[in-house]
Amino acid sequence: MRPTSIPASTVPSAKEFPELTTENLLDAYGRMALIRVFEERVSELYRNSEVPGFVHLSIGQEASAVGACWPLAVTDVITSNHRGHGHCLAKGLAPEPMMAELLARATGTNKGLGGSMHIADPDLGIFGANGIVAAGVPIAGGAALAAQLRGRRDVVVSFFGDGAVAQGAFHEAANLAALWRLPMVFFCENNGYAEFSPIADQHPVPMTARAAGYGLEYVSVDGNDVEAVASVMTDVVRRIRAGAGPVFVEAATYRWHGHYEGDPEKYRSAGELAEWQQRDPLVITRGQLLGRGVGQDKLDLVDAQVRARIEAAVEAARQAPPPDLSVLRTSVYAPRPSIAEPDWTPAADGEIFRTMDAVRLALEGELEGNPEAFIAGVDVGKGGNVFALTRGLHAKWPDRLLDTPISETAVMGLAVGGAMAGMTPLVELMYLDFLGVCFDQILNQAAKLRFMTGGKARMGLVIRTQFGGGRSSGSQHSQSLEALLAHIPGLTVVMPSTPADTYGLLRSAIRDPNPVVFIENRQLYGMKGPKPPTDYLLPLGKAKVLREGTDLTIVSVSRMVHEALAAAEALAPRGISAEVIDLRTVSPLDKETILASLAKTNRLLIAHEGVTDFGIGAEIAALAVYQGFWTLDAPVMRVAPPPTPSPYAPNLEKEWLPDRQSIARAAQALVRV
Ligand SMILES: Cc1ncc(C[n+]2csc(CCOP(=O)(O)OP(=O)(O)O)c2C)c(N)n1
Ligand SMILES: [Mg+2]
Repeated sequence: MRPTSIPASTVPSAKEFPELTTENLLDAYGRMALIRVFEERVSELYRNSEVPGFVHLSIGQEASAVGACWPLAVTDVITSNHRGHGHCLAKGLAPEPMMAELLARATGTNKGLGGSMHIADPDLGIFGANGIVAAGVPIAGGAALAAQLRGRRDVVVSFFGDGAVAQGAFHEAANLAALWRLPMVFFCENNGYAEFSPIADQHPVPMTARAAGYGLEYVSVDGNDVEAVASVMTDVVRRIRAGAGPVFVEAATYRWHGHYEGDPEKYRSAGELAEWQQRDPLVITRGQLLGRGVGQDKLDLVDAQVRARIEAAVEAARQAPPPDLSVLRTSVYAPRPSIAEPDWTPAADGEIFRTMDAVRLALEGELEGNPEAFIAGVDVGKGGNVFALTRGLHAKWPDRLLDTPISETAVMGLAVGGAMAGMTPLVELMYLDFLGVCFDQILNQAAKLRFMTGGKARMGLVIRTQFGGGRSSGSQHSQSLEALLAHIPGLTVVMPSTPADTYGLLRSAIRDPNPVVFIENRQLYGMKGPKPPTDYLLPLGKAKVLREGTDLTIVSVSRMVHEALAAAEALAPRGISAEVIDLRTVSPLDKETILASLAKTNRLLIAHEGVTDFGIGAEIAALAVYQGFWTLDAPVMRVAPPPTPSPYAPNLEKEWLPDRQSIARAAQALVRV
């Protein structure tokens, strides 16, 4: 039985594509047997509580995994989903480290930090199984863009299920790939179900219509026949390497086990399963091999060797130690290059530039020095930029300034996949508020992939964005969401306040091997200040004391720093000496500078533009109370907007935003405590 979405008449027979040699087919059989035995063993180990967590098995789908990876070289890339064991084994991952990973051992592929749903080995072109449905598809787009920009003939195959086709991430990635003719295969394993829901309840049109909607070539194939899948993919991959655009391949198949191990499987009948088991991919291939004259004994020998290998893998994994606690510390962030605070004092008659110039010059400098860097986003290229920040760059590097459709998830996927491929993606999110439409790629992918892969995934990328209240931009174009981002382990969050800092921090962010969200304030774009030397770099994670004082410390960031400085000036004639700290980087937080200042002034005020509740002030207050308790002479105070969305009416917004007056009032109250 085939799911109704694939009309049998459109499924080409294997004969229409190049045939595999008998030796190749035997090899393919061995790979399928490896997947089958591996997963049967995992099923037992799961029941035995030796494998923790969730396990989704692909038993019954081995032919599609092996056939799809058949024409791929190690330099080609795959992305996978929650049902990824077969894809990883088919792409060349050895079963031994993978078994150790499932048993949560230090010797696992990902040091026991990933587990069944997150196996990845970028060096083998395995850019990750993924626990988020369809998340691998935009990442595949990034890997494919890397191949395209480098002028290589590598191909990326993105595995996903029928259910994933209903995800926005899929649509954005399909549209972008077709538009840019990215060298990738959208490989849909249609097993008839998305979790417990049959395909008929998921999609109003067949996959052919989906593919056609994006201008993707569509090919369907019998996903249980490895010879057919390998033949189709050999042809498709050959054509993509020669410059053809992306192709959507739909492989009809079926999973024998439940959606996950332990699934009560209330949604399907035993008869349906039995019918599909008649078309066991391994039995089909055995039949083909016997038909080609391969002896039964040879096939039995392959089975026996596979069994012995998997058994040995299980035993080795059992003997291996669990991960050492130190991996928690070492896996989140890649070590940063050490950058010392530069010794630069602007000359009185030195050159002046604006923050917007600083952004452009930093980008230009890094693009100049790093041919692997590219910029992508909505209106960053030839049409001009909303804030004119990339002006002139497209003329210089037309191939590396990429105007994208309004598809922020696909854009973030370019960053994640491109970074994993070793490039330096610099993507622009026009407004910080638009985080909402692409958060998964930042929260679950960019921030976590280094960790979940046990440090294997490179994730050096920059997401530049801007925010800023005070211009009646309303609740969806003003938000200061830094606390949301700083809350996510793995991200670095930078918020400069001056043109020179913008320049130095942005250049450092681009060289940093971690995902950095670089948040500019649009009210500061026109701000003028001294222009630093071209090679000016600032350390990430280091705050700066901008004004020395003795009575209280005001910690602030971004535009509010200038309000804090103005407040400090106003307080001086009233006999109050305020020290002002510019965080510059929100995460990692420079605790030392804050605590050292607090030890001197004994009073702490925090001013920021994000709403008060659960904002960065809360974190800094907790730091002061926990690590600076004995130096505090008064309660910690915060000046920040009340917890409402930012209002539109100018009078309301003025009242809502902190300013120099409200900061000065709070400071005055604090020193009186
Ligand atoms: C964004 C997201 N939504 C829901 C889930 C829960 N979930 C995991 S797998 C799955 C079904 C996916 O179906 P399909 O893409 O067809 O893959 P299959 O399981 O059939 O291989 C669901 C709903 C998830 N992991 N991620
Ligand atoms: Mg499915």
